[in-house]
Amino acid sequence: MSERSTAGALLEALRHRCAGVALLTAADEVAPYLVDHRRLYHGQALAVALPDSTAQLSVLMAACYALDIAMVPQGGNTSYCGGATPDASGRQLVIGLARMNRVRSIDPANFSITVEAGCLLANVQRAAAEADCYFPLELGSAGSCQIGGNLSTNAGGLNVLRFGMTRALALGIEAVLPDGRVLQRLRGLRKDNTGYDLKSLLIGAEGTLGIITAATLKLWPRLRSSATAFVAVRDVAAAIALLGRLRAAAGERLNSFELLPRAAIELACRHIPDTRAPLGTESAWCVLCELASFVDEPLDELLQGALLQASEASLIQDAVLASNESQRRVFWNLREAIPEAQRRAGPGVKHDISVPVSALPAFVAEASAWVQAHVPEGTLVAYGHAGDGNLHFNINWLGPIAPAAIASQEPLIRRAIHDLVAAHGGSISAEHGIGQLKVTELQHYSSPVELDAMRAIKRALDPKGLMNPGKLLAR
Ligand code: FAD
Ligand code: 2HG
Ligand code: ZN
Repeated sequence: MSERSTAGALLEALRHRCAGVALLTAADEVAPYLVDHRRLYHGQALAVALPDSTAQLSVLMAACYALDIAMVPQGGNTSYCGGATPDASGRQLVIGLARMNRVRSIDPANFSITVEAGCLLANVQRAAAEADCYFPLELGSAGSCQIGGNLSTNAGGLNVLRFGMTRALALGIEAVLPDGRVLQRLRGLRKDNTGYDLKSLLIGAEGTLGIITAATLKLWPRLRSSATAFVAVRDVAAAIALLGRLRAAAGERLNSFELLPRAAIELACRHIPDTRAPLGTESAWCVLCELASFVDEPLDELLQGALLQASEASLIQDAVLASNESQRRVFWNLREAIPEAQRRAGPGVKHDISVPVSALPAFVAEASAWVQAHVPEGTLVAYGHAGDGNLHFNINWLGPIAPAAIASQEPLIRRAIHDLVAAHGGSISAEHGIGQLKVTELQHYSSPVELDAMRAIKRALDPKGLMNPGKLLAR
């Protein structure tokens, strides 16, 4: 098919080669697939394909490969980087995974579960719980993101401190390569050194090397006890000192350690119904931390004791422990409401950064001072997974501001914050990925050797450049 083939002719040729695959073309059906969650990116598409099996997807991708049709995989469309939105050409095919949503098998004796890419994260968690097991990936978007999207972004979330990111939770994957061949590595093995780790390569590739169709994931025994506290601290240094004490006192029982500035708590309470702040103090920062155990043990006592000692050392200003599950939910609802509160509050610039945990206090002090000096009309909402050294260093405009005014400042703000991140040995993308948002940033902060290696991998697996073009690596 020639470069100049019309979109209509391409679509007709595609239909002809894969008759069994559902293809949406009606404007109202296609519309939700053309815009990202934050409504920052708007695209057009040739159509939206909804395959319902790996075999169907394989036929579809082989056809796209033959016809030179670019493919944009889409899971739950909750990405923060525009990774799942097609470009404006109208010649890319969006491939939605929602119909491939079966739990294929569960092996409690092997502590593993095999699920298709389109399973919602919440459904993977539920299937594990029904087998008296625990799947630890936890994100505020669990009800809408898919496990295939989680794998493709190597998502982080609220329990990384203990269980690692999504890559660390995967034992095996199945994927379709750009030319339609199926890469079958659905192994439930904890030890497997047979050659290059292709599974790890496809995880975190953001749909630029192929489409993940299924995965075998690690499970753990069901959690039998937990303790959750909301703690007021004076500053980030005190929070990091508290983290050290909790790790020493609780060891691997420390599941979560989230840092919340007062601005984030106020935004959540203002914009999201039924959220409230557990502590009445006026402290600048709070920590939400949780211990959990696979056996029944008095974790409340353990947490209370550690917090008492931290208080005697003047590290904390106030604290409250959740006395039951509903109070625990109040704490977590407040934390999980922050992204949506920011979305409702007004436009903003997001930075998903990480630095070594030890560098977090200095980074926050320097980057906050920069924001105060250069973006005085912005409200800094720097919150998140401090236990992993990962903060969402976001700036929100709460008053009226023209989108063009933000757009003109954004590159300068982003570069200044990312320069500080780099100076502290950090990462400009801790858990959300690169998508289309950070293509130039990845290029700017990676060494030529890193970029050459990434491009060589891309060329080897996707020689025609058909997989999610314009995402992750510049064309
Ligand atoms: P999509 O947005 O559909 O796609 C993301 C990328 O993966 C795109 O590049 C897409 O092309 C590719 N892709 C999707 N499916 C496949 C597949 N099967 N094969 C190949 N490529 C594929 N993220 C975190 O890391 N931590 C958090 O704590 C967190 N909290 C969030 C809270 C809220 C309220 C929201 C809205 C988002 C949050 N996110 C978080 C971001 C987002 O939910 C994650 O990045 C998630 O992993 C994306 O999954 P998805 O199914 O929505 O993927
Ligand atoms: C979270 O941790 C998400 O809640 C959202 O990763 C991040 O608001 C953000 O930038
Ligand atoms: Zn996050």
